[in-house]
Amino acid sequence: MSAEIISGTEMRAAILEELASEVEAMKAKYGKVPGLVTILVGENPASVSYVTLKVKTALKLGFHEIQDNQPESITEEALLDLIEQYNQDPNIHGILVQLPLPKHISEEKIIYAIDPDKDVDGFHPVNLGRMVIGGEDGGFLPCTPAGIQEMIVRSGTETSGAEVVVVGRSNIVGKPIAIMMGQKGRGANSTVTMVHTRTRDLAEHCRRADILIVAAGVPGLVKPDWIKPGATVIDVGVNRVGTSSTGKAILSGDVDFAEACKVAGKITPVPGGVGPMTIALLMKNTVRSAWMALENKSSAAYVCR
Ligand code: L34
Repeated sequence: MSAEIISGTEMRAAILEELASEVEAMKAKYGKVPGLVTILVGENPASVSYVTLKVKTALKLGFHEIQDNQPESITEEALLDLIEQYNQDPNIHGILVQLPLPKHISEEKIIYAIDPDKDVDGFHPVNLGRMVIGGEDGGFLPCTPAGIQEMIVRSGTETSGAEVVVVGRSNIVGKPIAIMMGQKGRGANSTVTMVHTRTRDLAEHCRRADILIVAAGVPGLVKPDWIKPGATVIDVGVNRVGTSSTGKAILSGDVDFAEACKVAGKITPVPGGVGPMTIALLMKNTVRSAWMALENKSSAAYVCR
């Protein structure tokens, strides 16, 4: 048996096409386009690569895009001031501060400072809270979990009643995707287990999964005999495991891909899997934020203040 490959690159193309026509509609109706600022502090090579891809995608969609690169030495106060400036800017609908931040800056403080109505990353507690409560008019969903859920749905995997095992408990992937898959609604209604470094028998839990979502950041953690035959495997790991002769980073997931393909029913590759979907869903959140601003829809966050 050889698993069907779930291509994030192909799914991204479909989503971006849908968004491009929304941007056209927005221009026609309001003479405006979505505005996104990406703030990158320092020069972490992975962050530089991801932010560059975000900027390129935003420009391709015709967004008003500001790439705001700041030196590693920027103070927390200066970064907070910068965020406040974008909070006030009516042409900016999405503010993204790429993580991780240097140690002298509190990520929590920075995330809390972003206007929840512009928090297209979905990291602000107001948006995370809305996500937990669920329902149709929730806040912004975090991009990687939203991308994962979209991939599962578009791959035709049944989620209702499915056993989902999430490996990892980070704030940006593990915790939110575990909650989202257990919600009522499309692409959810699953029975979820979240496992982590203190779990007693990781492999045993994984073997029960109809849908295995791995976001541990450990290259090759999941072995083929951890996978239930026919399961859908979502590999969120983007590990830099070396450098090619041309100087490009060699990327590898958390799953032993070649071997897993022999057991899984469907599987996402790295690269070309969850990464491109993260960026597509960021664009989708930004378009949604722009519509809300232009149509004066009081967002969930607004009601809370
Ligand atoms: N604020 N910080 C904030 N928002 C985010 O949503 C992120 N994340 C994570 C790290 N920090 C963040 C991302 O953007 C991870 N992440 C991300 C985004 C895109 C890709 C991977 C991770 C991606 O496109 N990966 C490509 C390969 C890119 C390359 O060659 O380096 C892939 O095909 O997997």
